[in-house]
Amino acid sequence: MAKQRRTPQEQSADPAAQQMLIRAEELGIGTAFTRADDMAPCNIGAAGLCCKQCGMGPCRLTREGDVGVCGATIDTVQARNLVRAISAGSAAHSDHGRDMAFTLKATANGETEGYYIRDVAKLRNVASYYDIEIEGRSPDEIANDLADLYIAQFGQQTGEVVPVRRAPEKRQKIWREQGVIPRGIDREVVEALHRTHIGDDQDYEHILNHAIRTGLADGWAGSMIATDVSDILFGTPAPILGQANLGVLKEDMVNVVVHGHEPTLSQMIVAASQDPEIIAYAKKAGAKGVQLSGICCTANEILMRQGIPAAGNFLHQELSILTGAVEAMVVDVQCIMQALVSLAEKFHTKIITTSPKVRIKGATHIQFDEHKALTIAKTILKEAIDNYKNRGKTHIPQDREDLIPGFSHEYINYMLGGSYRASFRPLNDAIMSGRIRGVAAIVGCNNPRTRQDWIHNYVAEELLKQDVLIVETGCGAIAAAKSGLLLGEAGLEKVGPGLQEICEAIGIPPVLHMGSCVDNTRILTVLTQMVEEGGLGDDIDQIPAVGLAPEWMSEKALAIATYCVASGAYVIFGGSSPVSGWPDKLSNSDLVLKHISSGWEEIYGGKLEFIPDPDEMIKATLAHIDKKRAALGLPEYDPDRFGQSGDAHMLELEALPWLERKAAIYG
Ligand code: NFS
Repeated sequence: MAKQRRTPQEQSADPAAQQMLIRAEELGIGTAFTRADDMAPCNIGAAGLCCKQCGMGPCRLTREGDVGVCGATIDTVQARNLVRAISAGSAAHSDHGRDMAFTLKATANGETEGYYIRDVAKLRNVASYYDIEIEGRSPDEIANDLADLYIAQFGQQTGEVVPVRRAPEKRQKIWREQGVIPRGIDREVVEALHRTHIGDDQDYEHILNHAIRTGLADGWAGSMIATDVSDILFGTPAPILGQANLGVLKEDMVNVVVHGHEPTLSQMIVAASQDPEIIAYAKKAGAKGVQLSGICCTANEILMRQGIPAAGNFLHQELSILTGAVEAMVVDVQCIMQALVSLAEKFHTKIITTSPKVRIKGATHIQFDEHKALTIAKTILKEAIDNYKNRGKTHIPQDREDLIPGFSHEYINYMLGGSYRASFRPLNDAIMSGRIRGVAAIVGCNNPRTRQDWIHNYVAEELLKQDVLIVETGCGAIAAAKSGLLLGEAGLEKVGPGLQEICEAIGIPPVLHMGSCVDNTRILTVLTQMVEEGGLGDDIDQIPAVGLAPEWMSEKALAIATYCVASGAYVIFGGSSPVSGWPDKLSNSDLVLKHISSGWEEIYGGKLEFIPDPDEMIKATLAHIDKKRAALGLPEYDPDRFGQSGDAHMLELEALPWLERKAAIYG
């Protein structure tokens, strides 16, 4: 029987989303929100208790002592399901990295159209990690060698993938001892599939060890390559003004929404949308020009670098079409709902697929090819402009928030110390003194089974009050952006006094947008640099930091969680656990759950836990941060110790009559 549907206010905390959900209801159109309400998840599958790895099943293990037809136990089945999910996530991120590496190669060889090496300093810096000859060589020569090295990481059969060298020494040693350093990216993903085929690896701890190796192939290889190359080709992000939410769509312009993940196409569409030829073409069609905006991580890529507005996060993909104002939604890979096509048919929106890997029945396909990138981008835009005349009545919510994205690890380093003494010292000092209690990374998806954005932002706001500095990526960052948390000093009054002083002194928002989901590797780099700076231990697991994905849904999120745990982080996921088992009924159904928590903690110092209640999530975060502070011998966090300096205090003083002010300052 269908469950009762939630109201739009219960489905999303975002006012723009609520308006669109009301509109969908009026038009009798379903969305992911209503489909989630109508379809209860399968509780056997949700707990990881269904094995469909062979034709003797699917086997559902729901009673004490149940085993599959082959004899596989609950822990084996759960571990297999988990490692398969992690390897799919790792494959998605890494395949993105592979495409970036090939684009770098083609650009270095002068074979692409519209691309060039924009960030030579980053190219030289990355190349130097791997002892690639730099001096006296042209950027193209260096890029050629780097591209070859990076491409080789995918098919490498033995040895170690090279980016792991960038991890703290001690961490590398742990990985070596455990035998989990990826040999090659593709090899680990293939081996995960092999090991989980019927009749292979049937020791859950052994399977989960490979989950770590497959996760590391994502974070310390595939994703890291994706971020490096994106910065080299399109520029390392630095703060820039942007906007977020459906209100960025324009009534009098051709709205083109880019949705997906790889920046190769979206960057070229950005360039094409500013081309005089395209602007003239749009004007001829009766529009003022082309308004570009993004959804999901493609949004983050162009928001971080060019300040192109974000129309929204994952659950906004359908909602943007419901405005009736989108001429074309251009998609590449990942997180693209099939429902878009049937929804778009009810409006005039064209769904344009572009990746050779992704087609959707009923969508228009214009295949992207970096050798003719600019030409293809212009063709796509013309297709959208031609569609402008078909636009009907529009309902564009007026909600939009300003934000400052662009906090790459390079920029964080620079902003803390300035160009001549760039350093993480001030951040480490602030943590050591207790002005900053600790750091939380709030990342990951939207999930229509929760109230969109609500847990993300509730957790962020509560942690800010506790002087926890927050970094965000992915759809979590867009959730924060839409609620105004990423704007300069706005909202600083809601931040704890110590953190407020730091934000004012450095001039940063208390929530730093660090990019897309592959850019979680920037967080790995920040953590490593904090270790190298000194004062916070000699490995990542000693830093008072926690990673959270309050509204996760994708397999990529599980891969990220795994490499963060392997790197030493405590990772908390909201929502449901894919390996929860049925604890009341089955005595041995929590072996996997325990292993990824306390088991992994013993080995790697990091652990993965699923905590659906946001208040419990916050409690666990603070307890972990305080535990790590105590282990480092840092002063206990004291909320009343700071706040006597900074802008707020100066303003108070300024308001006083001159004599009183003098007395307050000099006593
Ligand atoms: Ni990340 Fe980016 Fe969003 Fe989740 Fe999907 S867009 S790669 S997977 S839904 S955060």
